[in-house]
Amino acid sequence: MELKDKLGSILPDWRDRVRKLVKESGEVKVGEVTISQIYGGMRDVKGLVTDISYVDPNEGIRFRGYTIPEVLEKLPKLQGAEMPFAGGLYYLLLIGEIPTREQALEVENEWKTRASVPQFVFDVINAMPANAHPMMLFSTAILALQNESLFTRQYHQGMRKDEYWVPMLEDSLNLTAKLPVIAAYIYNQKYRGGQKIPLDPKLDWAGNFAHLIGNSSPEFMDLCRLYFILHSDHESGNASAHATHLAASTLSDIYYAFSAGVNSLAGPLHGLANQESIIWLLHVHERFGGVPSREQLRQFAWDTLNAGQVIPGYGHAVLRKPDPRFTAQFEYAKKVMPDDEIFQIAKLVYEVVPQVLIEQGKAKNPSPNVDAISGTLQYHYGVKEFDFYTVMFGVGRSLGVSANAVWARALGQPIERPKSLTTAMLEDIAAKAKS
Ligand code: NMX
Ligand code: MLT
Repeated sequence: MELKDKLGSILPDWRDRVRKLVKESGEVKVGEVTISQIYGGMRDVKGLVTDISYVDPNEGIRFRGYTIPEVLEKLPKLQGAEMPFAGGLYYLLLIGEIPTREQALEVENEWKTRASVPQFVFDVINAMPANAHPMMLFSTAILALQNESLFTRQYHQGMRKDEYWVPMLEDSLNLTAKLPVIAAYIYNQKYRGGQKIPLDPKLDWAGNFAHLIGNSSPEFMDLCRLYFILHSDHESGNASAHATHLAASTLSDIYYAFSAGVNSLAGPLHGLANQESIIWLLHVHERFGGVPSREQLRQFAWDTLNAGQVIPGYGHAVLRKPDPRFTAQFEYAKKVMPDDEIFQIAKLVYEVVPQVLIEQGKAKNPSPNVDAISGTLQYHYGVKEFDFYTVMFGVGRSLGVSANAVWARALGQPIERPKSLTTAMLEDIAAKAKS
């Protein structure tokens, strides 16, 4: 596999670079930690490293140095498609270079040969209650695949540490290959009477997901490509990436680790916010029988805040400007569905809610994040089952976190274990600082 050879060829230089940095500058301070940060979810504490993506508070995400518009423009596309296919993004995240069409297609072809899901995974899904949340089914299915892990098998057979990345890459390709099939199976079981549609070998990874859920218009396939690319990575401190990394740092395999990541994505402050956001927009629609006036929406937002709830899709732990992932989808919606009523509401929310959050004076960032708009597009294209939206986020997120997991093995990153203190110790430190 060219992908593996290429990775193998760039690793020695990366290992030397990191070894040199730690050896020569290991004692250089990068930051300090305050008591507020310790109690405040470690916001802005710099304690992780990844070269795969970086989130600038004002500019937003760059994947391997490329902005979203650059990624969408430069990655290879299938003939007739407006959006790049995801295999090119996986290559970019893993290798750090924009792939040629052939290199990107190699990933897509690897995924095709690895897409078959063992029957026991479907049996596990089928054994769950009909009202089980799709995220629980998704996480359980990923965990059920664990006995397929090559990393775990080879580890127990005895393997050199500098070779860990090889079975990790195999596991990452196997996992990512199967996720659209698993996600589509969950969707079809829950909402489409168990319809079974075979994979189309002519389609790409994202296009096949659209096809498998029976929604195979070229427009929806492009939306899936855009959606999976945008959700793939958001540096390493976000909860799902961090949970995956933490679990994998114990040398547990990608199935255990990504299931942990998906469990963290399922929370309403993280990935589940896309479900919460469309629910909020639909409430607005229902309450006002369509698009409300500015004043009505303003009051609705205040009612949410006064009830002690958050406005889903707004605010961010790192970003301090509108999320470029929001902007990319917003611009897309403006082009393809300007008259959609839910989009009209989402647009009005974008105009009204930031000012409400500023007036409330709590949120550090009053701007929209990725989740403020993603569901509106899905809803328009017929995926109206909004408790499924976070599963799609998870399918996309697997690309970034599994590429990170391969690199963590390749660079021999150790088990993660920060230090905790007691409140009494912090009081003591505070008292000493004041005296
Ligand atoms: N609506 C109402 N209050 C908010 C919002 C919001 N959208 N965003 C932040 N706040 C509040 C927050 O709850 C906190 O209140 P308190 O002091 O009472 O605890 C205060 O403002 C300060 O929070 P921040 O420091 O601005 O935000 P933090 O970094 O703690 O949290 C989020 C970031 C994203 C969890 C937060 O903005 C939020 O809850 N947003 C709504 C949920 C959401 O959209 N999550 C998705 C994030 C993106 N993703 O996909 O993961
Ligand atoms: C993400 O994509 O992971 C979210 O925007 C949350 C984050 O970055 O903290």
